[in-house]
Amino acid sequence: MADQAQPKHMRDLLRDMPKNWGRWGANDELGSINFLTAAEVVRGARAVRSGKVFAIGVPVGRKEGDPIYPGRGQPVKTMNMDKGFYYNDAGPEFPGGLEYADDVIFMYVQGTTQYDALGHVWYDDKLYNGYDAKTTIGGLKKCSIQPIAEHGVVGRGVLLDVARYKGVDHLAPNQQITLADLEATAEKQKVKIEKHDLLVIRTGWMRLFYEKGADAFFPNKTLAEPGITDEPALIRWFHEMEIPSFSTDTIANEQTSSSVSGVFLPLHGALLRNLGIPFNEICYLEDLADDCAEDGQYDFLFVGAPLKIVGGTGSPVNPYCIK
Ligand code: UVW
Repeated sequence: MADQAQPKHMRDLLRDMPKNWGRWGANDELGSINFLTAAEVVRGARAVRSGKVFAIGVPVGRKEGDPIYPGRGQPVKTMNMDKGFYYNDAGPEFPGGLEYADDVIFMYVQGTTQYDALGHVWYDDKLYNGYDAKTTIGGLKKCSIQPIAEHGVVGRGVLLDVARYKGVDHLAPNQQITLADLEATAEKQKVKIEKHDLLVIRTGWMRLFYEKGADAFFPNKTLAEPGITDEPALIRWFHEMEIPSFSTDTIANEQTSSSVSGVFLPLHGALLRNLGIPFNEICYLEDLADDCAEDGQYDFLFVGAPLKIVGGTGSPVNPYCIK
């Protein structure tokens, strides 16, 4: 355990860790999504057996509030046309009598289930592939979510239900998930993790939000999430397995404060910035997990379709896991 009072800078912490910069050329903005070729889509489609579809996005704009990073506001959704406007003679009249409802939503692109673009985070003034952090000013000119949205995130998905493996409803605040935990979970589930799989890691943490509320989910109004972290073997494994992207049922996809280094969200540096792995965060995995436990099938076709937000740091998404 490193000195928690003085965690290392990511520059030093990750100095000997792998990077995919330059691997797909100097102009690349897709990163590990490059691994998702047409052959990978076919491999994913082969996992479809029953046709059951699980939509793992969370509901957006609930009156009680949504699970969102504490520094971000809740979505604001208002009606700007509905039957009330017509009762007040403010609804447009169309020949034929058609009427309609319209609404507006104002929200953070990371304010629900989302993909982080590769330009969402950086350190040492460099984004993925070495692009200058200045390219983020006024909207991402490099590594926005748009190229990933054009490509799509489609392939073989594998659920790793770590909470069920450990026999708990949800992991504890800031509990580390190790590489050994991932491998033991896969072994218990009798599923083989293959190269280029889209990993879906369940901690049960999102269940806490919907069952016990925001105060349990954000102890002391802060993020204290369980998850994988900057364990060197785990970072190398993601690199060797050429994992294109991964999803979790937490806000940030990793242990909030690393048990290994004390650094805050180190995998945002090691995986997202250095390996070019976009994170799919804030997923709801309870229904998918229950079904996998019931039928013993933990692999599926994963379809993530972020929006083509021009210059966007990320995008809301509702991925489908099709069994
Ligand atoms: C940050 O913005 C730091 O985290 P996230 O990727 O969870 O949005």
